[in-house]
Parts: sequence; structure tokens; C-alpha cells
Amino acid sequence: MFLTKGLICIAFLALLANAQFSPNYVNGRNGMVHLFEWKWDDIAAECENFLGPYGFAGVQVSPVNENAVINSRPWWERYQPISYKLTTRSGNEQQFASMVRRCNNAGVRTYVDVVFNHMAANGGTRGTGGSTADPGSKSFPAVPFSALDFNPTCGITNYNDPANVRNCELVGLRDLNQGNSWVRDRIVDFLNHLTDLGVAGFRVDAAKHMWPGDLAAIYGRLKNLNTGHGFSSGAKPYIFQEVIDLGGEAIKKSEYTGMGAVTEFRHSDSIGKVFRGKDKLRYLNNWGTSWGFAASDRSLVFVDNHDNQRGHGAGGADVLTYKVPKQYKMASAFMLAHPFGTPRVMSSFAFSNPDQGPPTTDGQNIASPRFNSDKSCSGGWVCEHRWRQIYNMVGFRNAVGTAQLQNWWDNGSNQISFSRGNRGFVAFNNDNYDMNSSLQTGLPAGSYCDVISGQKNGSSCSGKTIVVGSDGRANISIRKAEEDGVVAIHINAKL
Ligand code: 5J7
Ligand code: CA
Repeated sequence: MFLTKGLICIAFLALLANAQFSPNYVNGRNGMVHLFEWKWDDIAAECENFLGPYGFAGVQVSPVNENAVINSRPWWERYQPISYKLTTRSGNEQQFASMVRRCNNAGVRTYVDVVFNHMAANGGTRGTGGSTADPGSKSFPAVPFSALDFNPTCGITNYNDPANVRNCELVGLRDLNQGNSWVRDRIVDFLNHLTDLGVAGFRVDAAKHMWPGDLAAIYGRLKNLNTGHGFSSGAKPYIFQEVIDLGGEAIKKSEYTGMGAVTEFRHSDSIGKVFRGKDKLRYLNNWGTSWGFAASDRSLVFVDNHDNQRGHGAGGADVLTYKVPKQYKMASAFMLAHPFGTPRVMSSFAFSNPDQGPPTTDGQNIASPRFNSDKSCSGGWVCEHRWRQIYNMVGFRNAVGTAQLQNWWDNGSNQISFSRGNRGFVAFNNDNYDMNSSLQTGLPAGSYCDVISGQKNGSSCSGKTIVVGSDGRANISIRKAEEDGVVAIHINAKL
């Protein structure tokens, strides 16, 4: 009796300890996309028409809770909460619930960007759901929160002082006290409501600005995922926490990796430097924790995110974005081909001013993306996830599964290649001269379609055909002037 109870108890603890590190993807799928500022109805359609069919495993959505309406409608108004009512410029609760259902039916999981470090700053008096607030007196009646629920007013000025970073206000945003039981209850209710609607996890905004102990208490009260949406019983929400730690500050990502994954900004910073030519590609041979990254299952990795693509935040000018397409596609292909981390693809709207909000129909309402015959987007939406070189690398990642990285090759400089077991092979040329080498692909003999330059269509290929001999070798040519400095073949692209 005692022994049985003890064993059950150990099994239960093991489950608790492991649960929050799995993204809860449907088997055989991998790769998440952030559909930044998209509307819920448009995401639902995208899950059915594109993300599902092309093998994407998940979608990160913009904050779902009511936010302050700021006059110029900048993107960052969504990071100024007014209440936990699910009404934003992306849609209402009914539309969100329907989106989550339709995406789950298409095999695509939903991750919500949750903002609970703070509420709106002064000026945020009217919300997207019709609620009002008075940030000046710390009154948010639609929750409700009053001054008692917030930390005393002070500004974040010293990133060497954890108490200042966690107990003071980030640019005037009213700082909630997550140690307060009323505040904790409201946050837990909000997150559990989203879980009931079928979401698979959360991106925790500004986690660095909250105490790890408070977050542990909140995460410890999260419900299991909704089995009515196809999750296995006992599954917990995947948690990835925004902790910007490039070193040199008092707060370390290691304070958070015991509770969930972290957004690995070093990955973004390093991959940007490498593909901008500030580091040699051959150094990528030990890509992973040797580069100072958190453990693979604790690292949510990305080339750019909605914040650092605008030149602020971690990485600065080295961050690659859609504005430098050749290097961006190479870095994205490397991230998706490499086994390290849980990759997230950014899907942007075009911007010239860093504060600029999404495309609208009338200055207020968000416009829907339009789709061209080559699958790309127009109407102000960049849709990197609809670039062939990117969605086909999601297909590559699905095709190789858990196969090991093997057959590493480099020319001592900026030409590299590797295989994923005997299932996939990629090569990159970031040198200022042509690449032309006979390389070991690890793949079975045959002809393969390069999924970067084209697409397999039945028995033909619209791009380069790569012929693998009986010894597994193939001639790989990437001229310096080519549109993309990468080729990729895999077992599902065999002709
Ligand atoms: C926090 C960090 O710890 C950090 O290292 C960082 O790079 C950025 C932030 C940061 O997080 C936010 C989270 C929110 O939910 C809402 C926010 O408004 C912010 C935020 O403002 C923010 O910092 C901005 O960017 C930093 C690089 C600057 O040092 C900060 O001063 C701040 O810049 C301010 O941005 C400008 O000073 C101010 O004039 C302007 O109005 C304001 C506009 O808001 C943003 O740019 C929002 C950024 C944001 C960043 C995120 O990482 C995020 O997840 C959400 C929003
Ligand atoms: Ca705080």
C-alpha cells in the first residue's frame, strides 16, 4: 500500500516536472509560426488552407486580452492590458474559440502571448473591448484591479538590481504584484480559461520582470490541456518565457529554465552575426549549448521576433529580418534543419517606422492578408512563413524527425553541409565565391528535388535536381550570385 502510493507519487512528480517543456505538438509535426497581429478568423483559415497542409505544428498569436487603444494604433498597444476580457483588434472570444478549434482540427496548436507583468500605462484609458480604466490611479475595474494590487510606483533604471527590474515599472506600465493572492487568482483564471478553450501553451511576456517564485506558484496551478481538443490526458501547457539574457545583467535565464523554456535571444543574436558574415559558418559545427544557449528542450529559438526585428531589444543591428531576404532565408533554413531547440518562424507585416501597427482598412480595423498565386502575401503582410524556402524547411524538419545530425562538412570557411541521419541533407554557401563540391549526403541513391529552389511535383522538380550516387555522394553547386545560398533535399522530396 505504502509502496504503491509512493510510486504513484513519484510518477506524479515526474510528470509535473516534465510537463511544461513539451510543446504538445501533434506527432510528426514540428515548427511554430508567429502570426503577429493577425485576426482570429484569418488564422483559422490559414490553419486549414496553409499551416495544416504544409506541416506547421503551431501558431503563436498576439495577445488575446483587451488592451488600451492608443491613438496612432502602434503594435505595442497590445502589450498594455486593460482587462482579461477576450476582445481585441484580432477578434472576440467567440472568434478566438472557433479559431483554436479549427486549428486543432487541422493539426496546428495555439500558443497565446500572455501579458501579466503589468497593465496599461498612463494614457491607456479606453480598451478594445469597451472597458475603461484609470492607470493614473491604478484602477482597472473590468478585472477588477485597484492600487492595492500593484507594486509602488518606481521606474526600472538598473538592470543590475533584480528588485528594481521586477518590482518597478517598465516604461510606466503599471506593475502588478504577482505575490498578491488576488492578482495570482486573476492570472490563473485567465490562463485556465484559455486552456479550456483548447490552447496548447503560453508565451509569457516580460517574464524577466517577474519573480521566478511567483511564476512557479502560478504555473503550479495551471490546468491540464483540454482532452476534448485531442491533447493526451495529463498534458500541461507548454510555457516559453520571454527572458532577454545576453549576459551582463543580474537576471539569468537559468532562474527560469527549471519552470519552462525561455525565448533564446542568444540564438537570434548569434545566427544573425553568423549569416551577416561576422562569424564563419564553419563555427556552426558545435551549434547549441556551447554557444551559451539554454538546453535544447528549454530553448525557443528564432531568427527574429516581433520586438528585435524593429531594432530594439536584444541583438540590435545584427538581427536578420525579412528586409535582408537572402541571409534571412539562409539563417531560417539553418535553424529549421538543425536539431537544436524549438524553432519559431516570424511572420511580419511590412514596416518602415518601428512603432507602426499592422495594415488596416480604415486606420483602425486590421486588414486581412491577401494571397498571390505563388502563395505569397500582399496588402502589407510579409508572410515569411509563405516563402517557399521557409515553409519547405518546415517540411524538411518534419521529414527528418529526430534523425541525428551527421556528415558535417565545411571548407574551413563559409561553406558547410550536414545530413540528418539518412533522411535529409542541407548545404550552405556564405563565401564570396562559388561552391562546387562532391559531398556526402547520407541519403539513399536517387534523384532529389532541392526544396529551396523549387518544389517536387509528382516526378518532376521545378528547381535544381540533385543526384545522389550509390556511395551517398552528390555534386553540390551553389554559386555566390544565386538567389538563395542554400540547397536542401530530403526523403519526401525523392523523385
Ligand atoms: C523589456 C526588457 O527587459 C528588455 O530587455 C527589452 O529589450 C524590452 C523590454 C520591453 O518589454 C515590454 C513588454 C511589454 O509587454 C510592453 C512593453 O511596452 C515593453 C517595453 O516597452 C519594453 O522595452 C522597450 O524597449 C527597450 C529596448 C527599451 O529599453 C525600453 O525603454 C522600451 O522602449 C520604449 O518602447 C520606449 O522607451 C518608449 O518611448 C516607447 O513608447 C515604447 C514602445 O513600446 C515598445 O517598444 C514595446 C516593446 C515590447 C518589447 C517586448 O519584448 C515585448 O514582448 C512586448 C513589447
Ligand atoms: Ca514586475
